[in-house]
Amino acid sequence: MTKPQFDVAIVGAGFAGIYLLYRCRQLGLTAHVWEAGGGVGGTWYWNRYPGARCDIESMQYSYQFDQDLQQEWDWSERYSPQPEILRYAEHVAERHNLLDGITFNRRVATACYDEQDSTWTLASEDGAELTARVCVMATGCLSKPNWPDINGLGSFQGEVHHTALWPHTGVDFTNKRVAVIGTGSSAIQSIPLIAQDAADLTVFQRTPNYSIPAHNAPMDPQYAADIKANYAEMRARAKQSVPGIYGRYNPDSAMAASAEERHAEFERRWQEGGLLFMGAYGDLMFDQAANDSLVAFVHDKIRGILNDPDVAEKLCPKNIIGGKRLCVDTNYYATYNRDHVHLVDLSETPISTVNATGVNVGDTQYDVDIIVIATGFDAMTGALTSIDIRGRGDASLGERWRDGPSSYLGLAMADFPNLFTVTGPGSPSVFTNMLPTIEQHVEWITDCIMHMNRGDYHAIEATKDAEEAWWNHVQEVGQLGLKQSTDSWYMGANVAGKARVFMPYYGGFPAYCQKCEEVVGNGYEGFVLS
Ligand code: N01
Repeated sequence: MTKPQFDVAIVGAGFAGIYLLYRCRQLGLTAHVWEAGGGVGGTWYWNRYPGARCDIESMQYSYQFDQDLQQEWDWSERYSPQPEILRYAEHVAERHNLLDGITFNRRVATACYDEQDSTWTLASEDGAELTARVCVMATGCLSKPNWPDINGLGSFQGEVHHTALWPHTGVDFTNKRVAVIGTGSSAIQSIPLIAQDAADLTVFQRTPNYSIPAHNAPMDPQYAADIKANYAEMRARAKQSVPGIYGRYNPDSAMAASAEERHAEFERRWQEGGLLFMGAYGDLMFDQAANDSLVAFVHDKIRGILNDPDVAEKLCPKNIIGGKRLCVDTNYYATYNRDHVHLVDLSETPISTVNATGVNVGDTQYDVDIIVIATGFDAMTGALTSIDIRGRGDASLGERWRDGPSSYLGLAMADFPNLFTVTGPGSPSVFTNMLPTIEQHVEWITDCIMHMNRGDYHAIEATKDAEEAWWNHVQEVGQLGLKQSTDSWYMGANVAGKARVFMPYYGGFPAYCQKCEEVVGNGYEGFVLS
């Protein structure tokens, strides 16, 4: 039997990979990380577009495993900008001496399980190999950029930049004519800042999105101090909320309130800003009339901001609010009041081609110097299926997931022993604050590895039955309420040819954590240890 080089091979040095490495070492496990990027930080390493920042408040979007760090680290703004989050990730890696356990600029091409030895062998694109008993994919939910299939994009003579692959040197928009394709969070954050510098900005919108003001501001020192004084309690309360985010959630029914009360509550939330806007009532995602009332409120807000009623109508989303992830912005809608900012509605006529000088829609040519591609990600599965992952009997994960993914708890798959995914499909992941979710997964996975070691088990594998039962549950819960009525990346609808399957677990963070604990309590129920 060949001895593996490490107990654990980790793919990805984002927040999940960093914490995995830390925790493995704390537990006396040997581990090594391969990371495609040139540094730690994952999504915050790659997404450097102007205005990139977190839509979860800084005091919550941070690790909680290191109490000293939690007390010492000072966030400068209510919502952290990308450079600050990246600095934080780098600081954690340095603080815990993790950098020597990470190989950067190494992209994993294949991961193969050897049944004889119960080991995984990773091979990189540059021909290196790494063997370990256990392999953990810490590859992120939104990490494989989605490129639009637009005729002629390669023939454009100017600069083309995807928001998720932004140049480290930045992009100079001064005096440039710019096209932005897409109007999701990445576009909504970057458009106001691009507009500040560009001579002319044209936004190509296929579907409008709902965006709520961030009301970002310098961190209130008193607020930060209050949270730090009660961090444990705040974190504990966050864990009890469905999205794992501490905040004020009103459980009441929207339509039980009078129209005036509803309006006042929506207005209060609009003034507070941020994602907790959806916490105004308990049934906004379950009752059509409740959702309609919130839609009407936001449409009025958009119409109130825009000077041009035609542009306002184009910016008013027609689908329910909350079907897609809400966007959180600074001056997004108001940016369209600027004379040099134009909106092109693609809902009826898509982009026909990109040619050497610009973007062509129908009979109109828009000549530009720079094209910003803000078309998002092959979410939840893309980073995993772009690695050739082979399990028992040469089972291919890519093949297995061709008609949509399936997983036990978003953590493990039948026929792929000793392989774990952090925040994989079937876990609450993108419906929650990712940091606590990542910590919960990392702790579950590393505890499981320690359980294997204590019992001298070579392999652990999810059973087909357990995976199927969980996945059916994920699908059932995904059909509850109004969420599934909107095409979104949650169900693969944004990627041409991708199977439409509801991927994240919609049952909430507390219910999910309870299930994970029960599985352990029942002796790793749904897994076979051998
Ligand atoms: O991507 P998106 P994103 N022609 O998929 C359009 C997280 N995030 O990068 O809706 C023209 O939301 C597409 O149109 P349609 C956050 O979870 C977080 O902005 O498919 N347009 C859509 O408008 C977020 O939800 C932060 O019709 C095309 C846009 O491109 C997730 O990442 C910040 C097109 C893609 O929007 C993804 O956000 C940023 C085409 N051929 C992102 N193809 C934080 O604040 C696609 N589109 C933490």
